[in-house]
Amino acid sequence: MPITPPIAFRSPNPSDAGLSRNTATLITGANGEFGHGLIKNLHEAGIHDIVALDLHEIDPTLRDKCRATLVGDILDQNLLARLESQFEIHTIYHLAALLSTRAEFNPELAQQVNVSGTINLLKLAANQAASHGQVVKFLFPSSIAVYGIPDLETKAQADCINESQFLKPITMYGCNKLACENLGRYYTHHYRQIAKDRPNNGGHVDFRAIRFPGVISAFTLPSGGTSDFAPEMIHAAAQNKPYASFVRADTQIPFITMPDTIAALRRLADAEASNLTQTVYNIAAFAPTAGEFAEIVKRHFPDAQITFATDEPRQKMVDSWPADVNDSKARTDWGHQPTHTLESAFQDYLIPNIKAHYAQTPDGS
Ligand code: AKB
Repeated sequence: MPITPPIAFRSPNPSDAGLSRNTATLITGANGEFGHGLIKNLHEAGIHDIVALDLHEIDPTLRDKCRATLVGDILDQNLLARLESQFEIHTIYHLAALLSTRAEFNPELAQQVNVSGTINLLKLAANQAASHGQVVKFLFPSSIAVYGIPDLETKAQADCINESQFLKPITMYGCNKLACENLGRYYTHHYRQIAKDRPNNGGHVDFRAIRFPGVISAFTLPSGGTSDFAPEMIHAAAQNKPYASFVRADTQIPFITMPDTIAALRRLADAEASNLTQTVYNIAAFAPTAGEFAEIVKRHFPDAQITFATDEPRQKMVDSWPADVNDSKARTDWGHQPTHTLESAFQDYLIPNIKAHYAQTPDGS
């Protein structure tokens, strides 16, 4: 049995005044790409009861923004029991996951981490809701990988798809995310529906999910995904490294910038439950082909050496994902409004920040 590591509490500081010791906004996968952006955003918004959990040491730049940090595994029941006894959790951002390409190398491990791990967190949320009698909001990053479009002709005809179409994923990761969406709906609306001792103190899980498209950050590179070709392309160009795209130039899927990703998570978290007509939402911002993306990269990095060397298995995975998604529900129900279009994503966010980032850290660390 793994030794459950200690919970590292940040030494009390003035901003903690009035915070009862154990309220918490729990973030799993906190050291990942989303975690970095989310912790900074929550801290700037005055949320100081962040408990950050990750398999790896939490980045020093994030630690002082967290009430507590914890290195551990979401499959470790002792750890979850410690969290349950130590904190009064009212919001969970469950970001920990094995992404699509990595999951294909070990599908059973992906099932464990992505689904059993999520059930562990949903159970923690349900227990917390039962104990403190309030709602526990559960924010879950799902993915366009839940979709499985059978062929390129259908993909071209379908174009912008809504949340109820083509739910036949061809990847373990996609199967995992779809299963978690259904589990989240179950824990929110039907949990232990026949049990006589169901708590009726108003405490319940409030599961809310976003099917994220590919995400592009100016500061971090994704690891283990299959939409990674676009962020990898621009980060390679910024470091003057040649890049061979593992998908064809005509490959099309939707993307969004990291700031708009974090803004969407926060907006959905803050939305009135009464305004939400579903538990799972598409969001998008722009959907260029890989070739169009490369053209814009070359416009900003004229010496960029971008080639296309298709990796057939990964290409097949991306071809099964939609060219674009209909996110009208997210816009009407909770005001999803990305700030970046394809052009402004480069002009206002990616290029200025990526150039500054590699000027400071030429080796990209
Ligand atoms: C992946 O490529 O696995 C992720 C995703 C699209 O969910 N970035």
